[in-house]
Amino acid sequence: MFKRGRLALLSGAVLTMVACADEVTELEESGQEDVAEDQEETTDDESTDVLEDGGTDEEYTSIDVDMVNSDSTLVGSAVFSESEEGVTLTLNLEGLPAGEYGMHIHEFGIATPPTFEDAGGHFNPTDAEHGFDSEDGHHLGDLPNLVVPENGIVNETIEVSDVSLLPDAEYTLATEDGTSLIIHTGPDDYETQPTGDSGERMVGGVIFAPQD
Ligand SMILES: [Cu+2]
Repeated sequence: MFKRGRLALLSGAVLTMVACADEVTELEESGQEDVAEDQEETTDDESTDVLEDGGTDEEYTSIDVDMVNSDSTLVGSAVFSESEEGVTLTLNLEGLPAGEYGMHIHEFGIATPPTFEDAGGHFNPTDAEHGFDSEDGHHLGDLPNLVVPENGIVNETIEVSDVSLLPDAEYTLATEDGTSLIIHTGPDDYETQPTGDSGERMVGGVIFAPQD
């Protein structure tokens, strides 16, 4: 469906953004170091090399998002990766209170602690209702609740349906306004409009910054 040369260009554009992002923070949890190494490899190489021998040869691009809490403390990373199979989100977080929390992609590429209110509402390019249990749902930014165990450590990968990291895709997250990832203080009930009644905003990070 996509031509390889075009992908290389797109990938290069996104990788430039990755290179400009804050440095990858090394957490001690397994998996995190691998992510850091991958990032260094891909940002140092030419974009065509990423496609040809980036290790995950079908991976088009990935974005490493620093996640901070309301005290502005880094609590880990959220890595969005796109391949032929779609977009995945790998969360490596620590120091969160145990519980179940609503998590969404929000419509603006700003996420300022402590309230993260500037992230706006949910990413909703199809003008749907909120929630996986809604008849006319759901927002493309709706994600499954995040479950944090007693030790406060999260290492998990989830699929993110229908969206794309590629700038020209129909439901790209690289919109003019940008996009962000927000974790709330309570669980999303998957039906209350327009937010799932998931409370305040506890953790956030910018996926794509707004375009100039
Ligand atoms: Cu939200």
